[in-house]
Amino acid sequence: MARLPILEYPDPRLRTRAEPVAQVTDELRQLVRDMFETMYAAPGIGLAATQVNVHKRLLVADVSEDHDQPVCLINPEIVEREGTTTYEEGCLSVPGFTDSVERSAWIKVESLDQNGDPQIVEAEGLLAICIQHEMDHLEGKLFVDYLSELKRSRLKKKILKQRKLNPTAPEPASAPLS
Ligand code: GNR
Ligand code: NI
Repeated sequence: MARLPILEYPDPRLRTRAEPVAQVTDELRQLVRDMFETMYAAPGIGLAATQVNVHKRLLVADVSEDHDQPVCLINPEIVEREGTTTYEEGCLSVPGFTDSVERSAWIKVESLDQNGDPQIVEAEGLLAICIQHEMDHLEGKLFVDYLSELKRSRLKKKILKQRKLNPTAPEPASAPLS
């Protein structure tokens, strides 16, 4: 088991569109276990492979208090959605920042499970929000992309200021604040 490093905004690798998983191998199952460990340790309610610099279409989530409702979706596709809901979202890749985002209130998702078998998940509430947030990561999209220009420019300023105050933090190789 291993905890994996999580990429942080504005790292350009978070903008990568993930590729479909061709085959659910033992190696992929190990990645899934490491992603659960990383998510629970963070702590977070979801984690997309993109965030640990693996650009494959898989995500893990667990919105339960007792960490006893793990969900793993491989090659997820939303096939039905209904209603809208707004929630104050955060992201492990944008630490220290939250804002409200509108999502579908109910979704039906087709995917593969950890055994490579097809599964259909219907979700509402926080799980529905979390799955949509994670699926955005697989498209290279972050919740801050839904913010107004004004809010995002304030966020950029805040991050630049943090970097100045903490010069030991690693500088992203090439990270234009988008
Ligand atoms: O831990 C997380 N909490 C959260 C809260 C509201 C909406 C979405 C999330 S997902 C986030 C973990 C994360 O960044 N997953 O990509
Ligand atoms: Ni996130």
